[in-house]
This record gives sequence, C-alpha cells and structure tokens, in this order.
Amino acid sequence: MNTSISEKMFEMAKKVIPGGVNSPVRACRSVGCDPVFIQKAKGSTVYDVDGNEYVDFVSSWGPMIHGHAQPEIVEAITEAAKDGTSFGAPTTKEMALASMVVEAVPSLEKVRFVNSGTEATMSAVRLARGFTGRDVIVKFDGCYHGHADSFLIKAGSGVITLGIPGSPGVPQDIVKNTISIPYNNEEVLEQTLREKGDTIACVIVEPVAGNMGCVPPGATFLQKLRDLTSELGIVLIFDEVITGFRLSYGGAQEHFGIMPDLTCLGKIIGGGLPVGAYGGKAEIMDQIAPDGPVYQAGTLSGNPLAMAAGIANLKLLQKPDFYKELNEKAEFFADGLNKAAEKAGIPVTLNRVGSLMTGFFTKAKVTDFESAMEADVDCYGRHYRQMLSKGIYLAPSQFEVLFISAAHSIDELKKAIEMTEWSFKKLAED
Ligand code: KE4
Repeated sequence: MNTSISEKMFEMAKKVIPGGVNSPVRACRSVGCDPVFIQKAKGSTVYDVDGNEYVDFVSSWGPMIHGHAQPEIVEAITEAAKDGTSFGAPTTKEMALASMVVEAVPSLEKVRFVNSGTEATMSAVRLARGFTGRDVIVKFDGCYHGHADSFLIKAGSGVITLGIPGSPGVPQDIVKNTISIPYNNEEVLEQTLREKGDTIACVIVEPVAGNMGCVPPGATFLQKLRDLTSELGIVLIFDEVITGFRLSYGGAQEHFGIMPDLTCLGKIIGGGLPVGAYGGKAEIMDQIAPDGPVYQAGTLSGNPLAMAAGIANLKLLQKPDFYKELNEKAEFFADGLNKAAEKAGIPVTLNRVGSLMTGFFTKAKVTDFESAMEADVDCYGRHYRQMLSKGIYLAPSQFEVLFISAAHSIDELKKAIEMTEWSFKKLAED
C-alpha cells in the first residue's frame, strides 16, 4: 500500500504541530507505524491522501454512528451555514436540541451545551463541587474523562496508550483531591466512599468503560454505586460521552436502568461537529450561572452549525429499530471475530456492549484496568498494521474501542472478518 503522501504530510505536520497531530492517540505511536492522513470519508469508508480506501471502525472515536457525510446531516449543516455560523446569542436551534436531549435521556431535566466532552466533564465536576461544597472527586483507574487537570490521574485513552506516568503539569494541590480506584471493585468502592464520604463531591464513572478498551460494568456495580452515592449525599456523574445515544437513545442510563444525578455527553450529539453537554436534575443545574453561582461559559457553546448537525443526527436515531439493527450487526461482527480467534488458536478476549467492542490480546477476562493491561500491545500493533494494509481502519490503540455504525454493510463486515482471520493466522504463525 502506497502511503508516500501521508509520510510527506506527517513530516511537514510535525514541524508545526506537536507530534504532527492535534490529539496524541492519532499519532499511532503504540501500534508501531505513522498515521495515514485522511482526505475524505463517505458512509463507512475513509480515503487517505494517497487514494487508499479503508472500512472505518474508528468512526471519529464515536460520533459517526450514521457513517460519514450522511446526506441529511450535511444538508442541515450547509443550510445552517447560509444563515450565519455563530452569533453568541440564544438561538432556537440550541433550545430545540436541548429539548430533544432532555426528552431522550431519562435523568435529565436541564442541559447546558459546551464544545467538547472535556468541557462537559470538567463543568459537571465543578458543579458537583459547588453544589455539595466538597472538594474531593472519585474516578476509576483506566477511565478517561478528557484532559482537564482533575482527571489525569491513572487515566485511560491516550494516557495509558502512551504510557504517560502520573500527571505532569498538574499541581499536587489538584492531584490530592482526586481519588482513583479500581473499576468494578465494589469492596474498595464502599470502603473509599464510607471512609471519605463527607469530603467527596462526586463520583464520575464511564457506565461502560471505553478508554481502557471496552470494559462492561459488573452486574451490580452501577447499582451499588448509585445506592452508596445516594446514601452519602455524593453527586453521581455518568460520563456518557461515548455511551450517550450509542447504547440506546437514552444512553447507558436507559440501557441499565440506573439514574445518575448528572450526565456528560459529547461525540454523537454533535454529529461530528464540536459539541459537549452536561445536564441533570434542575435542583443541581440551577446552581449554574446565571441562575446560580457556579460559573461556566463558552464563546461557541450552542453553535448553530453544531446544533443543526446534532438535531439531524438525533432525528436519524429515532428511526424505528435503529438500535436493534445496529446491535445485530455488532453481534454478527463480534461472533466473526471470536470464530477467527478460535480458528487461529490465539487468545483474544472480546468485550462488547451494543455496538462498542474491544478484542484484547489476552486469554484472561478483562474486567478492570489491571486486567486490561495484561493485553499484548505488541500483538495488537502487528494486527493493526496488518489490517491497515488490507484496507481495514482500526483504532490505533489496544485501549480504545471499535465502533459499528449504521453505514457498515454486512458485506463490509464479512470482508473485515475475513481480513481478521488472515491477520490472526499470521499472528499465530509468527
Ligand atoms: P473530548 O474532550 O475529547 O471531546 O471528550 C473527552 C472524553 C470524555 N469522556 C469520555 C468517556 C471520552 O471517551 C472522551 C474522549 N474519548 C477519546 C477516545 N476514547 C477521544 C479521542 C482523542 O482523545 O483523540
């Protein structure tokens, strides 16, 4: 596969952008190759600057649930742009999308739009601290909530992918207020919350972890978390930046039937444009300025183009049987991956929830950060490079998830399964 133009672009980009990328995981450091530069995308296919095409399973890290350049979404953005791109004033579009989000997500009474998942989570944590008057936050090892200072303690995604120790640049004063404990460990959870409960403002959790690879919650984990935080007056924040509108139209909280106090959203609600959101009970949300004293703001928050994309995106999600069909495709694909691993005789643990999945190169069960770290990342790197050479575009990290979109056809999934069989066979032979 000729990637000479990508190679040239990457050398040029590195002269003006740190690492040549605007987000670290895109640099493909952990999979032992340089990134290809994407020229364009349509449906489930992405095309690089050398004209190579790939079946896309990254989906821009989650937003592209309908595939790329979806006609109704492109139309909505184009039409909105003709009326101006930003006013810094209230618009009917942000009220319309807010109403759709509040109606869709069971625990939401009010929602505030921001420009990224990180802004959503950092604002939700500030709100929880302001509402409770407490400083300490609890997160889980391997979970990633964006790059705000408070979260860069044993964080997932690019932090574990690049093996960055600790949290350089984050003052000890911040670090001391973040407690990170093992995901799915109810004993440590109860001990921590009971010991420090009256200092803890919130627990923030990915209801399905997607940043140490896909790690589902244990059968009683989320209920235990809900019961303890309710008993101790701790704000429970579901970080649904990945799971929101992905696991169901009401997100993970609808899927599992567990209601948090605050919810963070991103990715899908922007339809590929920069949007984040946080919301929850009016009693808490009314503490946000201008109604309350907790300050949060943003020049481009509720941007009309992004709102138009979000509205079009959510309308498409309301199609009858959308999630049933999406999850059936995902189940078909996961079965194919499992069969490929069995056939090749290589150890792969596949974790899947709905259309989110990760194949860990380990024979152990993967239930938390520690067990995820047992995966053979070099093996993943070889698999990644082999699949890329065959036109299959996977996440450039063992600790990210693979997304199935509505645009994936069964034939494309069959092709990807065949390429997986070929790649696994090569891994077994080498
Ligand atoms: P952003 O600030 O990147 O929009 O969202 C941060 C965030 C918050 N919460 C969860 C659960 C997330 O997964 C993310 C961002 N996800 C990563 C990939 N897993 C974004 C990809 C990247 O960093 O380039």
